Parts: sequence; C-alpha cells; structure tokens
Amino acid sequence: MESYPIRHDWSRAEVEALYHRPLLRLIMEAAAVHQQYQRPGEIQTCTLLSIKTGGCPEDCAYCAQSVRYQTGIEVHRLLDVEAVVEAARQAKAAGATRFCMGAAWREVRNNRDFEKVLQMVREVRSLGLEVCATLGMLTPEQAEALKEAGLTAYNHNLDTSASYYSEVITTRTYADRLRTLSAARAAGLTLCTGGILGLGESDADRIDLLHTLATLQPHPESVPINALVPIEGTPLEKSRVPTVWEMVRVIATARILMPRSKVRLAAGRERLSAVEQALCFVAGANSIFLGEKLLTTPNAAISQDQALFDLLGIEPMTAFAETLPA
Ligand code: SAM
Ligand code: DTB
Ligand code: SF4
Repeated sequence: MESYPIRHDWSRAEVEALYHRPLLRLIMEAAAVHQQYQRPGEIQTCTLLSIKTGGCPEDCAYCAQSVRYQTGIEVHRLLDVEAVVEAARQAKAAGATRFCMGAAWREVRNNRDFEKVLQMVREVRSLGLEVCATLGMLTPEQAEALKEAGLTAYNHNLDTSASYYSEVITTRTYADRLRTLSAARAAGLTLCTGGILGLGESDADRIDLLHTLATLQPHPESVPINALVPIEGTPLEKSRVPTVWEMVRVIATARILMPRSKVRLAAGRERLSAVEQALCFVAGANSIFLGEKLLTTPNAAISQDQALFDLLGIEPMTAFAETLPA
C-alpha cells in the first residue's frame, strides 16, 4: 500500500493543488490515508453542552450568542456542577465518549465561575469520559489549571483564513486565537480546532485555513468542520450554506493533510441525508456530535444516528483511542 507520511511542512501551493484535485480522486486518496492511519468503521461520538449561554461580548457574525444580535435564544448563567455532571452521565448512557462544555465567554476570568468549571472537568472526567471545553481565550496558567483538573482537549476554532477573519469577527484577532492554542498546547492539552464553511469565504480562504492547521506542529488532534447554521438576527442569517460537495472537499483535504487527526463532521450535519453523511465518512470524517442539541441549535436525532450506525455497521470509537499527539 502506498504510504503517506505525516508532514508539517506543507506549502500553500501543495495544499491548493490537493484541494483543487478532481473530487473523486481526492476522495479516493483521502480514503487511502484513512485506511493507513485511522480505524476504518469507527466514529468518535461527542456530546455538546452549553454550560453558559448567550450574552457574549464578541461579535462573531455567525453566532447566536453574541449580545450584539437579537437572536431570541434563551440566555443562562453558568450551570451548576451537578446539572452538568448529570448531563454528562446521560450523554455517556446514550453512547458518547467525549463530553464538550461550551461557554459564551470572550475569555476565562480567574473567578468562582472558573473554579466551578474546573470542578465540572474533574467530575466529568471521573465518569471515564474524555472532556473538552471551549471557553474563549485562555492564559497559560488557566490552561495548566484545566489540564490539572483532567481536561482532555481544548476547542478553539480558527474558523477561516487569517485574511478573512476580520470580515467575520472584529473584537479579537487571528493572533489572539493562535496564542490561546499555543497556551493550551504548552499545558499538555490536546487541541480541537477547525473551521466553519459558509461565512462568505472563498476557496483561497479555505485553503489558507487548511494550510494553517496542517502546519501546526503537532497537528491538532481534532479538526471540526462546521457548516454554517444560519441564525436569524445575525449578519450571516441569509448566507448560502455550503453544499455537501464543498464539505466533502474540505474534509478529504483535511484527512490527507492531517492523517492522524480526527476530522469531525460538526455543525450542519442535520441537513445531510444518510447517503451524504456516508460520503463524508468515506472522505475521512470520523467524529460527530451526538445528541439532540449542539449549543443553541438542533442536531441530528439520536434515534436517526443509531439507525445510521446500524445501517453502515459503524462502531463507536472507545474513549481515549489514539488521543496522543502525532
Ligand atoms: N466562545 C467560545 C469561542 O468562540 O471559542 C466557545 C463557543 S463558540 C460557539 C464555538 C464554535 O462554534 C465557534 O468557534 C464556531 O466555529 C462554532 N459555531 C458557532 N456558531 C455557529 C453556527 N451558527 N454555525 C456553525 N458553527 C458555529
Ligand atoms: C465546534 O467546532 N462546533 C461546535 C463546538 N465546536 C463547540 C459548536 C457548533 C455550534 C453550532 C451553533 C449553535 O448550536 O449555536
Ligand atoms: Fe462569543 Fe464564541 Fe459566539 Fe463568538 S462564537 S460570539 S466568542 S460564544
């Protein structure tokens, strides 16, 4: 079998050439890389919980939770530890192996809320689940405290290219984003970072994003590919959502560039048919969000996902399978 080495020195031109390959060839090559590095037929199942919803001071143009847009979501303060642990127990019972906690914060503050989050991490971890958090910007010390509490992964998406970033978010920079990723990495956390398709970005922006991710060393262990879920009241409410072909092209390119990473078919999966999701899995996606809700929007129904797993003969990946840095 042809061998695909792990590389961190991809040039922009190489990424561009891969991305623009004829789609069927791209998918077939991605599938070959998948066979070499991943556990074919296994899919990671992650459940999301919004532990603090809405009221975020950032202006991310896609987001239901920014204070700047009237989106009609139900806002709530940080949940109690017990409520979060109960949700994690239910997620585990439903078959999830990773529990991801999201807070609509610009950054973590060193206050009682952070202490509560650390306690959530400890208790969810003790259930035998992988624990991920997405809390906005972190200092190196906060990243260490999270690691010490037992956090597995930190999610912090780059979302798009460096050059398109300011079209989508003006309240922080790409450099801020990269700084938090470095702090999380330095503390020994694994990284979950990816993008959103459907922000009005060009192919060149998608290629730039993939190039940035693929030249991180080590690669992010987890790369979520979100398709925009248009939210009424946000500047992107009327955006054209990506087609499945665009999603497959990005997933397949990510799979070839980052052979050991889990590539997550994340937000927007609910719009895809079983056949379309199967195509994404063939092209290298091997992680999904499981559960009725993402953060503020609906996800595919658990019963439908169970039926899809049965139909395709998919086994859920066990917790902590190959989470070591590449
Ligand atoms: N506030 C933290 C942050 O921005 O890092 C964590 C929560 S934030 C909601 C997590 C990620 O969800 C964003 O980076 C973005 O990629 C994704 N996301 C948010 N709203 C979305 C939407 N409407 N459609 C698709 N993805 C979305
Ligand atoms: C990620 O990449 N996508 C998730 C998770 N990481 C935090 C969030 C998707 C949010 C979709 C819109 C919503 O439910 O508000
Ligand atoms: Fe806030 Fe995160 Fe939403 Fe941006 S994506 S507005 S930082 S919750």
